[in-house]
Amino acid sequence: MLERYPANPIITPEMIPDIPPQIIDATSVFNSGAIKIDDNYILLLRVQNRGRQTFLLYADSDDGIHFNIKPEIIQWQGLEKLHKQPYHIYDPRIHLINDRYFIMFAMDFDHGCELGLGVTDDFIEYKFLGIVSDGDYRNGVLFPHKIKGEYLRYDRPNRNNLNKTAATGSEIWLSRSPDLLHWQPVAPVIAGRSHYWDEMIGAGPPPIKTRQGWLQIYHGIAVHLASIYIYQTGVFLADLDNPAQIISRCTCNILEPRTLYELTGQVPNVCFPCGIIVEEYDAEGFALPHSEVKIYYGAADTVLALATTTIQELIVASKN
Ligand code: BMA
Repeated sequence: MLERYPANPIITPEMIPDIPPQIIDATSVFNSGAIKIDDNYILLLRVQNRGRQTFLLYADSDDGIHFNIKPEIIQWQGLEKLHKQPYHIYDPRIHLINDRYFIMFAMDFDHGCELGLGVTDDFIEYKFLGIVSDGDYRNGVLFPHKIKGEYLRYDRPNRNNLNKTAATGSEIWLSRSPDLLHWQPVAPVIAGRSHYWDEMIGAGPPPIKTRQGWLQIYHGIAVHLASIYIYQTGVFLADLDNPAQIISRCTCNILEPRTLYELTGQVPNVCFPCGIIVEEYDAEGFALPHSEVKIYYGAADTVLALATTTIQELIVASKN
């Protein structure tokens, strides 16, 4: 369903510049947020060093394939005011809302994982706005505008602890907020399907508005194979006025680990999309059916890969 870029992976650890003392000979670069501003493709790269410490780096490109990586670690202004310091800030999703770029990410603390929100106007200065989940959550993605007077997001409560380490979850929820900072759960949207490819689930990149509904890429994890978890990618379509209402959901995944760079690495068998770029929208902000779609995904928690498709193909896939 998704077509891998033939020269994948597009970003490998060897391409990450040394930024001493934190980054020297990076170990991995993977789950990265994406956005296109005019003709500039922007990624926020999730990078790990040999201490398994996490850093976010800015990269940009004029073709969405060949990226220049800025040799600077992103610093979150205001993070120092938090009464507890996170171990990791990771899996960023980038959103344009009210002419500002909001970045939602996971934050690991002693007690678990929470969602954090940051904002930037220029991708030079980044402000930390706060923790925006109440309890253990990951995979938060924002809708690009208010719906019926409220900001909305999909998120994933982490209620399942499979291996007694990081908790995961089997439900994507819709939550609402008056101000992007204070959130309340509205309703469960989709649940994991035990015994099949998407037993545990979480939203991938931010939702895309189409005339047919909100298109949402998500990841599904097959956990029943006992020896390994397989992270795959799927898609569903939700109602434009009420994104808790599902219109269609794929039966089969649209991307699964098959290539060497997806099958082997620090976490084998992982395709994990966090970034999506739609090339063409109509004048009212709906993605055009024939538009190319670029999906950036972490492969085996080691490299960053690109897959392409179109809006129409994703809609069809959501119905199959
Ligand atoms: C998930 C998240 C992702 C990661 C994946 C595979 O729970 O932590 O960041 O890519 O596991 O390790």
